[in-house]
Amino acid sequence: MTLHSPIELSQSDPLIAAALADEKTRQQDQIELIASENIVSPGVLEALGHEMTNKTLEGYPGNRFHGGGQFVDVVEQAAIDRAKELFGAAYANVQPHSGVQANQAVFFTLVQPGDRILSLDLAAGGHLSHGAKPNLSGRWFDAHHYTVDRETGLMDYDAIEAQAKDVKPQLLIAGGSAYPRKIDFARMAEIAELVGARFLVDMAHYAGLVAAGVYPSPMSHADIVTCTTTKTLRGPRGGVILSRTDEFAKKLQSAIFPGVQGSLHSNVLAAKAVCLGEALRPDFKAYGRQVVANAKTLARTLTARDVKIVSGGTDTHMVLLDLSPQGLKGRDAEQALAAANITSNKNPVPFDVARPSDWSGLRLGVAAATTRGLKEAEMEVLATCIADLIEAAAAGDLEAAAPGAWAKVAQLCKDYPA
Ligand code: DSN
Repeated sequence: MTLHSPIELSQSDPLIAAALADEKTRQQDQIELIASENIVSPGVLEALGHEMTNKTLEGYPGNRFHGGGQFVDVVEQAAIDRAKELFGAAYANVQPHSGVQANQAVFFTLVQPGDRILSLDLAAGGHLSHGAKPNLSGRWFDAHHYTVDRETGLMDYDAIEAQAKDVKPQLLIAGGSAYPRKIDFARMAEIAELVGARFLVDMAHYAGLVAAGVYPSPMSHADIVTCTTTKTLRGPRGGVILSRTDEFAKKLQSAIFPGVQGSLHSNVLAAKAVCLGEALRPDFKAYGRQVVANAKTLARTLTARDVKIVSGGTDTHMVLLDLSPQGLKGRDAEQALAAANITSNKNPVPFDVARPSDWSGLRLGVAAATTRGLKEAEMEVLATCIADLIEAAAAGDLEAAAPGAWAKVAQLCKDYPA
């Protein structure tokens, strides 16, 4: 076949068409509380599905290895300019295919194999790509990890400083996947300077909140900042590298291409430009405020129902539950919530040494639910359902709570279409 058939996917590939349709229905019928997810705009979706995906290009705007790149140059330059404006950066690279690859390019730029890196422990909310043993970063570097205070669940900067003096890392990393509190980036930069380390902030989870002005910006403190455009930034899957100066620009450009990546994903660059443009609009600030207000309401309502929240609350979109007082595993809670069409993920809690199937935590995030329009009142309904489900699961009688919670969630989904 040389020409594509004009028939619809449902006829040419019913298996995939049905899975796509089912996924759309799933997203409509479930309240999504996975902290790394969101619901992108029609503009982002249009860009992702555009014929620009056909274009192969390497290099950077105005300096490509292939011809015909003039319109991709327009979108990539717009994405770069918007990222710089949004975060107050002097340098932006929007090509990383993911946050992990953005971090790899930073490693390529700042450290050598065998160097020491110091980052937040995975169980305390860190990220795999920050030196976890099974990840490439854990193989390539001598990775050390700081943790949080056992009592408060908060980062203990004096302890981190003492550890940094001991380890003498070449690279200090802040940020991760499950730390729900503000990070004192100024103090972390001081610690890095004290021990002669470079300082990387991975704000993947917080980027949208930083853009909205409701979470501290690391830009003036870190040597390099990475993020994803997914999660709170509400864009396509992909990464971004930022810096407050041009000091590392040349190295970072070649670290992404040809260092860790080949050709770029042209349509994704267009979608990144769209989401960054959306985040520059005033209504995104209101969205960010609502995200944090919703997460705080969720944490407060759950606490009132005796659900233990790691660190006692949240400053972000994320709430981390410790289910050990109920004797539940995160996996059991995840399944209990799923019985009422609430989607979440099991997670370690700080100092959790169990294997993933036995982790004691459940991570909840409200970025996607907030995009649907849920506010504080609806968060209280949701939190009550979650508390009921956890109590019922702990008593071994999920049936006692599941039908009632299911009905309330179904009503929320109806009232707030995805
Ligand atoms: N790091 C994973 C998470 O936070 O869920 C994927 O982004």
